[in-house]
Amino acid sequence: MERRSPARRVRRSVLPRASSPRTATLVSLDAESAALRELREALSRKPHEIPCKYLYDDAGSALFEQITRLPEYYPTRTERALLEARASAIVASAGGARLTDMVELGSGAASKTVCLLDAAVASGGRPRYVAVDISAHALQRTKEILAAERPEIPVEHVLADYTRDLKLPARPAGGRRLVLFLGGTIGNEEDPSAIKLLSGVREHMDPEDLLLLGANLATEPAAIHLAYNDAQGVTAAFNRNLLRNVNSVAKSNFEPDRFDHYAPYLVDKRRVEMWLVAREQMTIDLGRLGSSLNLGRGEGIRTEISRRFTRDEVLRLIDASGFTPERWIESPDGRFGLALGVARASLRSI
Ligand code: SAH
Ligand code: AVI
Repeated sequence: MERRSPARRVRRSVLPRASSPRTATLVSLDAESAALRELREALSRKPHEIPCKYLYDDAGSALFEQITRLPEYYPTRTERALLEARASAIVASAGGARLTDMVELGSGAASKTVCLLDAAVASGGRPRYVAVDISAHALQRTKEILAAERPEIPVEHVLADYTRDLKLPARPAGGRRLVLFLGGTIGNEEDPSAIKLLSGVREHMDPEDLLLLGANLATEPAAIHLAYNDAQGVTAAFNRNLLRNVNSVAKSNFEPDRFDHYAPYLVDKRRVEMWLVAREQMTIDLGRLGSSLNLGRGEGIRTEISRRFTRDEVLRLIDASGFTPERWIESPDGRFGLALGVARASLRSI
């Protein structure tokens, strides 16, 4: 990456119009400068990277929702079936009628969560649903889906980056919270940042609150590969769209169509790596990042990792983050697991 003059570096452009599709949390100058710092740092790494949260502007959130309906993308339907089959048992372990708050991190369209809310109502509770997401579009979809399907459930929204500025509404006195982190999104983090994220969430919880964590498990490499290389090219469009979001945030001039989507499953690392690979030599003006990026033909930018875990790895992860593992539920095909953990008074594991 080449540095530009300091004068260029400090230049600030005006805030976006309300209709701008950019990553929704960038509503303050602080958040904007943090985003620019983060992008500058990630793009100057070798290999070059862009954090995967930039996948989720309005267009990206809509594309992700399309991905969840693709025949090749098995995680969503596998997790949905598991949640539907075990909702009552999960809610019973989480306090049944005492469950007052269901908080979902990275809620997306929240279409899988309704069965847990139903189970809480069936057990005599009156749960409130709190959706936390970085994408205003995703939160709007959550609102629409819940208003249409369960108008009696009160819904609150928190537009936030859960790695950075998480705030949760206070828990009603005597109540209990169940925090949901579903979809296998934890697999988009390496261990240290996964533990940092979950420990940060734990700090916002009270002892006895619960965490339900959904994780993708190691399975047939060919099935995993297909899930990220679908025939209709929706995942490729989702990946390339990240560059449009970065252009919008940084006023850079990435041309998404000059990049190939490349998403192999690396068996030894047990993870998918999503890349955007330059089709030809190019120099990208990074706009407000104050530099340019030279890419040779075939050189790539890593945009996401998506890990496949073992049961023990997931349980160790929640334990290391301040939750005592309480229950493990696995899909019959062994492709997806749900770990239920209880927030410990102390962050240390036993
Ligand atoms: N839980 C849903 C959606 C998963 S997609 C499901 O299982 O289908 C990941 C979701 O997390 C997206 O809605 C995205 O906008 C949100 N997200 C990603 N990074 C985030 C961050 N740092 N802070 C808050 N939300 C984030
Ligand atoms: C949100 N996350 C769990 C998805 C995944 O599978 O890692 C994002 C995604 N990337 C490509 N397809 C879907």
